[in-house]
Amino acid sequence: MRTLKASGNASLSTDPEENGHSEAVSEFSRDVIRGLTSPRKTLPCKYLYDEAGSLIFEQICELDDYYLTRTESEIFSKNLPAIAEALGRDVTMIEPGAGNCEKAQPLLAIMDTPRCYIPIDISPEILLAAESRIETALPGLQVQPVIGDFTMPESLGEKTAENKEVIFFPGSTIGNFTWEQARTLLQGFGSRLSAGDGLLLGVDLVKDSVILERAYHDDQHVTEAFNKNLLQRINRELNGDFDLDAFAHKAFYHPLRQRVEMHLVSLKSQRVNIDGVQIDFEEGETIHTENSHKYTLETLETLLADAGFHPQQYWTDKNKHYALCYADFA
Ligand code: AVJ
Repeated sequence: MRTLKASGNASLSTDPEENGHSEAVSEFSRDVIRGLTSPRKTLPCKYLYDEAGSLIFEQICELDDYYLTRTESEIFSKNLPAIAEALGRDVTMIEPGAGNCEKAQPLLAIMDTPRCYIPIDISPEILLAAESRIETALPGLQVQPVIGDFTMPESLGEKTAENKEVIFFPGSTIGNFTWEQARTLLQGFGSRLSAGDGLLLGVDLVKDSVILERAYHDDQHVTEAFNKNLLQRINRELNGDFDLDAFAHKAFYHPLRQRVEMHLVSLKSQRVNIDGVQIDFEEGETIHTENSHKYTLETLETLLADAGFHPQQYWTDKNKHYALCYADFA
């Protein structure tokens, strides 16, 4: 069995059963109980992305109503040479939450002699598969996968060489974070960087609320399945007894907070048991399961500046629905 570089000092086994499986379960359990016993019930959105959830998310990306993925990949394919040019030569690219590394590969292929690619993800299986795929497709490129949670600054590691580094953070993942959380995350990214390094960021832009709400409330009910999978996961992993039919999917745009909020609404007054803990719901009470923040070029620039980044270039689609931004670290 191979071991991979892990964030922190321990090296992680590639066998998930050896990776502190029970630790992960108890962290999940603790977060769930904490979220559901707080006055406004909430669950951390990162738990939406288990194996089942990640598969449903891939289906979301195929929906006509969900314009984000399609629009971002359109922007990429139209501007690949210009983006590669902005990144520069002899660059180390670091990708937090890289998953299957599908977005980085075409970029790495066209960049001027990229030196190293460091994908970071919590899933060793997906990372390892991507590593061998990229090494085959791009011989000569060093790939150094890191298994870790990219919200922990130590997962990014320390800069060890003098060459330019660029953090690659596409997919509107930043949207899952509140303003404060996003600033902290970007500052964490910055702690690895030095002056002249950069950030390539994908963000979803503020737009007509009808378009936004349709993207998160599709008429094929895929997003509903994605949201409810979280309850199923609790039932499965934490011995819960959520009745999935007694909750409804709700997604709405909050114009002041400039975000789409996803909730699960209790359709009746009910009691749920999780791991022996009783949770009471009133009719109409909701569990807040995800935020998806939308930016304008102005709010994005302010956020970036707060974390030490300065936008150099934007690429967007004809409807201005989505933007890729290249920012310098100073
Ligand atoms: C993966 C965070 C970009 O916020 O649009 C999609 C997640 N949630 N539909 C997003 C999501 C519901 C998605 N991100």
